[in-house]
Amino acid sequence: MGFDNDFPDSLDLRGRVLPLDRPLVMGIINLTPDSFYDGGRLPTPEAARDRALRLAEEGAHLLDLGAVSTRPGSTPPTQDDELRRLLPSLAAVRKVVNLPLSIDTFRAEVARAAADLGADCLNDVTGLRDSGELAEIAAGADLGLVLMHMRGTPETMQRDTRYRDLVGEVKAFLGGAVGRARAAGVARERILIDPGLGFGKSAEGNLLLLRRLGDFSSLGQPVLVGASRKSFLGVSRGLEVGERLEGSLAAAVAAVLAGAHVLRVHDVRATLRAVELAALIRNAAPEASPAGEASPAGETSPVRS
Ligand code: HH2
Repeated sequence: MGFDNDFPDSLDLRGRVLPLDRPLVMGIINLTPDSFYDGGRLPTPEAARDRALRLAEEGAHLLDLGAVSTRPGSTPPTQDDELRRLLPSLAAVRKVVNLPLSIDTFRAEVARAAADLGADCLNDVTGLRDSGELAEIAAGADLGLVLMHMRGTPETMQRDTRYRDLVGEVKAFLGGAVGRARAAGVARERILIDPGLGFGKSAEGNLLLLRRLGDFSSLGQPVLVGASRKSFLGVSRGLEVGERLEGSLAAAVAAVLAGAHVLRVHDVRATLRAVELAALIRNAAPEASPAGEASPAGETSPVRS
């Protein structure tokens, strides 16, 4: 470390360590009846447990459980409803998988209860905007903390998606959020930043953020990106959510090439295969020429198979 754009070598989520030398895939487990893609498909703890086992078997590096839909236009459930949906499923998942478990919540009470049941990370889609309590909880229990940018609330966020300088505004917000998390005592190895694709941005804005992910590297924290199945992926062809796998993979590859560290996705196996190759492309180095043989400057030998 030492330079501004040096990242920690690994994430440490309550002692569960994930090296950052390759792209990490976070599998989504939605416990909501109204999620935009898989809503209503996971009504029971047994179903959540089975999905967790499947995502782990597909190679997920960590899992994200959420009991609040942030679909544009949605209103949040009551805290009691959120707790009722989340806790039995979290307990069931914690029993069978040893992967780091992240909890998609912005409520301190929910975060505390989840930590008591063995959660390792908090995924705050409000990026500590309304309260610093989640950072205090994360600091107190060595939890990871995802800080995401959102304009307004899920109910209002798509009403006005114009910005004077989208990338600059998102970056300034995330820089401030990282500062608040650090001031609360959250270690750098536990903080991720996320530009919040789909949260108060136009389709073009989401595409621009994906292309400009490298701009966030000077904040020095690993970048998480959640593009999976979102509507902006369907813009060029009017594709419905079930038809957005290829777009999701293209976005994941673009994100990795632009510097993303963690991909939050519904389709773990396919994403893992795509981003592993993206990372190989990103890290490809010119082959050294055999000793004694002169090779024209800049030319590499073709790979044969
Ligand atoms: N996207 C969603 C929810 N949580 N968290 C982070 N950090 N980044 C994201 O991009 C993100 C997120 C929305 O997707 P999903 O959970 O599939 O849907 P819903 O909110 O409708 O349950």
